[in-house]
Amino acid sequence: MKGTILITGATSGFGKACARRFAEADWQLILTGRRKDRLDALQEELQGKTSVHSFELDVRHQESVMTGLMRLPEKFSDVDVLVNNAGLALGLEPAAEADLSDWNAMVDTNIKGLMYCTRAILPGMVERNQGHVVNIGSIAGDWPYPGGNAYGATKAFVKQFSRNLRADLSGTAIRVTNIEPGLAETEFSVVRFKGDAEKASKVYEGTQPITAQDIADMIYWVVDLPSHININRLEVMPVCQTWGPFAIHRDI
Ligand code: NDP
Ligand code: 8X3
Repeated sequence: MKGTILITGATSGFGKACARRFAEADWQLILTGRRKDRLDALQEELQGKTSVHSFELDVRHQESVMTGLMRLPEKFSDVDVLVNNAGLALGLEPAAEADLSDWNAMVDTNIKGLMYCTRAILPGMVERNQGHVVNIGSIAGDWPYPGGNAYGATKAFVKQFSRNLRADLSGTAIRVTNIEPGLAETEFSVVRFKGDAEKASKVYEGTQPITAQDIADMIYWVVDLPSHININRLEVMPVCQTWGPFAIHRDI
């Protein structure tokens, strides 16, 4: 067994692919998410290959995160890699029309949830002077786009929090990486458009987006590098995606 990896949001997309990728490479897994049926199915699928501990965890709930992650079964208690993956975008409306409950949910999940998980796991890593925190940011944290308002801002938080973690961890062997994917086909857009699968599929129409497997391979690569190497940020787009020009509205 190579080590223990804890993945938040393992029921779908990047998190699920990451669980499969690390299981193949003989890592034992702690898998969390809100949908228990999916966790059970994934545990069933992977436990022939490796040891798996899965449990329902909503990262928005500070108390559940602190108790759930600080009281892991002994066999799983030394977490070597934390993948802060649980997250979501809700809505694509301009700021003046956005739903405040969507903004709250994104802040609670993408920012506060990620902070709670990090704060629960980091002391053990510091004590053992070993570990790697892999945060899943986004190109939306670097580059603005219409309707990206609060979502992009939560991912900008993830970027700066990742850098500041590295600053705090100076002198330790603990690594921190922020992976910033662009267009990637998962359940992300179905969630963003609140179950409208047709609208979601249009996002990827005629493109060759990043896959969940691509991101899982990148997570594996940053973790598997020699221990003196820290990838700070990994900004990744599919070849079909690039920047537009600055928008200039004339005759206002
Ligand atoms: P998916 O919707 O496929 O997966 C999101 C995962 O997050 C699910 O497993 C979901 O599990 C979990 N999750 C959401 N809310 C919570 C919560 N409150 N508590 C615990 N788990 C939660 O999308 P992706 O795989 O694409 O997204 C993974 C991460 O990647 C997110 O942080 C997203 O912002 C980021 N990202 C996605 C990109 C894309 O284009 N797909 C690009 C850049 C970044 P459950 O519902 O069971 O709780
Ligand atoms: C997801 C990528 O460009 O839809 O974080 O915001 S994007």
